[in-house]
Amino acid sequence: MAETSTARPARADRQDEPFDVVTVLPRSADDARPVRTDIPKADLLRMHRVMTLTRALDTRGMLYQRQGRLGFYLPCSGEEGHQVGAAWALAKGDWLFPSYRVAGVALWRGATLDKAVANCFGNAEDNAKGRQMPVHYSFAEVNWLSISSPLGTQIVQAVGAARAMQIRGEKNVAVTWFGDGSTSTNDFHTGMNFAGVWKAPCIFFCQNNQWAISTPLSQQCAAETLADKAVGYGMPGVRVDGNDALAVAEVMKEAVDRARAGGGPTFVEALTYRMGPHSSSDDPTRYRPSDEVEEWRRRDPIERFRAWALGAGVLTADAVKKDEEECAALVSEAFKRQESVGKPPLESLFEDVYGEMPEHLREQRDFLVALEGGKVREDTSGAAFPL
Ligand SMILES: Cc1ncc(C[n+]2csc(CCOP(=O)(O)OP(=O)(O)O)c2C)c(N)n1
Ligand SMILES: [Mg+2]
Repeated sequence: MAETSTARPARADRQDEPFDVVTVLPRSADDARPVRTDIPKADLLRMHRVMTLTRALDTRGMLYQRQGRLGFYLPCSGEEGHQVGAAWALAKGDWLFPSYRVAGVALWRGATLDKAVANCFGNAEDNAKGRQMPVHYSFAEVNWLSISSPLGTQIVQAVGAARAMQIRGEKNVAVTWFGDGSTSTNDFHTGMNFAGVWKAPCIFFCQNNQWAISTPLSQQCAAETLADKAVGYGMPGVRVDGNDALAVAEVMKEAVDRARAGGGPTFVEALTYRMGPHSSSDDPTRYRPSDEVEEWRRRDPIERFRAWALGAGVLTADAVKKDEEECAALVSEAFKRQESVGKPPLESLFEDVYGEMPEHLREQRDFLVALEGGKVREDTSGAAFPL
C-alpha cells in the first residue's frame, strides 16, 4: 500500500519526475510493472465507461462553445484518471467540495448528463437555476456542493463539514479537490491547519496539473513537492500518479479508511496534466511548450488504462468501441435536449433566499415581471464570456 508517513517524501520524488510516485498501471508498452489491484472487474469497466463519458462531455462542450451555442466551457481532459480513482473510494454518504475540473467524479456518483448540461446552458432544468457559471455544477443529489469560482473557498467549507461530522459522531468523510495554484490561497492554509489540529475526517485532493492558467508550478511554489506542505500541518502527504486510476483508487481508499476510523486528514498530491486550455477563453499555445503537451498526451489516462485493460483481458476492443460510441451519443442527445429548454422563469431570481419571501422582495418581483411582460429577455451578447 501507499506510503503515508508525515516524513518528507524521498528526494527522488520531484515535480519533473511525475512517475516517481505511487503508481500501479504500466506507463508504456515497455514498462513491465506488475499490476496488482483489488478493484472488482465491474468497477474497472465502470471506470472506463465514466472516463470515456467525461471525455465525450468535454469534446461536445468545447464544440458547442466554439459554435457560439454555449457561453463558456472548462475542460478536464487529461484528468479523468484521478477522478474515477478518487470517486471509487468514496461512500454514498460522503460529502464532496469539488473544483471545476472533476466532472468525472460527479458522473461516477450518478449525477446525470442532463443536469450537467443544463448547468452549462443555465436553463430551467439547471439545479442552480442559471445563477452559476457553466461547468460550476451543484449536485445536491450526490452530496456535491456548488463549485465556487474564487479559488480555495471549498477547502475551508470541506473542513467545516468534516469537523461537524466528527462532532456528531458520523462516519462519513469530506473530500475537497483543488489545483496546484490553489495551494497558494489563504483558505488552503486555514483549512489544512485546522483539519490537522482537529484531526478532521477530510481528504485534501490536490490536482497538480502543473499549471494555474499560464502560471507554471515553478512560479507558484518553491517547495520541492506540494506534498511537502502536509508535513507543516501534521498530516500525511502522499504523491500519486494522477493519470493512473488504479493508483489513485488505492491511495484514496487508504486515506478515506483512515479518516473514517478517526485517524485524521490526508493530503493527496495527484500528478497530472491539463491537456487542454484552462477554459474556452484561454489559448495555451501562447505560453506552453508544445513538446511538453505532446509528452503528456502520451500519458493520457484513458489510453493508458485501456492499454492495460485490453492486455489484461479486462476490456475487449469491442467494449471500448461500444463505450466510445454510446457515450458520444448520450452526450450529443443531452446537449440537444438541454439546448431547447428555456430559461428559468424570471420570478425565480427572487427565490431560495428566504423561507418566506419578505414584502419588499415580493413587490420588486411583481414590478420586474410586469415590466418585462413576464418574459426573460433574449441574450444578445453572442454568449461571449470574458474569463
Ligand atoms: C482567489 C482567486 N484568485 C484568482 C482567481 C483566477 N483564477 C481562476 S482559475 C485560476 C487558476 C487555478 O489554477 P489551479 O488551482 O492550479 O487549478 P486548475 O485550473 O489548474 O485546475 C486562477 C488564477 C480566482 N478564481 N480566485
Ligand atoms: Mg493547476
